[in-house]
Amino acid sequence: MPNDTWYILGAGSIGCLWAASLCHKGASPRLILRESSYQQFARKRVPLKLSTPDQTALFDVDIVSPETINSPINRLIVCTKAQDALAALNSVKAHLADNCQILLLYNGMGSQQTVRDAMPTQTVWAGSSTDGAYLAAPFEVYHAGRGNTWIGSLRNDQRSEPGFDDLCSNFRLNVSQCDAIEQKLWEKLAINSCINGLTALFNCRNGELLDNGEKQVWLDQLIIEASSVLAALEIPATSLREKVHGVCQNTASNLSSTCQDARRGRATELSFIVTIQH
Ligand code: KPL
Repeated sequence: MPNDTWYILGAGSIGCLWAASLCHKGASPRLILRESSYQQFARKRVPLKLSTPDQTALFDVDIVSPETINSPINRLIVCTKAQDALAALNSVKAHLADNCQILLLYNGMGSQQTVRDAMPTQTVWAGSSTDGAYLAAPFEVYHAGRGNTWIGSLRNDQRSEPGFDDLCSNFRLNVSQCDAIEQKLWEKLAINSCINGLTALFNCRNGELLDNGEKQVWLDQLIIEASSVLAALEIPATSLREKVHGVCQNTASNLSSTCQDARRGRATELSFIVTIQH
């Protein structure tokens, strides 16, 4: 590939987690910020801190804005919120190569399909991830719980393309290719609909939902409701309870993205999680 630089749209917890993980692999990703945020930085190379319960690593990463991108984008990871994805993509559309590989890595259902339809010449992939991460400060990401990320094509005719093979090995995140990504997106939607709103409501970490008390009663009730929605939609999903409890355990010390947004008084992704947007 002539210019295989990874661009990442969105410098929230998942954008920073992926940028740091790509740096860890030896790549030099560029983080795309909104013009107003970008202007706040005098230096266009910023320190990016990645912490886990065991260690901390520091990388330097280039920041750019839609106005300062000076080469065609061949590989782009979109880590905005669901409701912001299309506008963010449109802000960089002029720089997207026709065969650009776009990976959509955010929660919810509906926005991915809207983006796919709006980008007919690019190759659009969706990702579904159970990694838990939060921002301790701008560009300081805490990887609180290791999960799995599945990446799959959103177009039937795209399956033979190479996609993201180089992220499936020798990478600090667990990434696999998936032939049935819509199924994974539904499963993740069900998981988020049980965990995210509740953690915001109780202002608690994911693991605190398993308290054998009031929170867990709510959680288990939501799991029953989400299971019946999946069944009514004929989405094959087994043992949702095990999966939701598993995510709460693996990401116990994480603040869900919705809880982080609620704490900062920002718009949450809930309308893309609890209702399906067409
Ligand atoms: O997707 C998440 C989120 O916070 O949005 C989980 C997997 C629940 C991790 O917190």
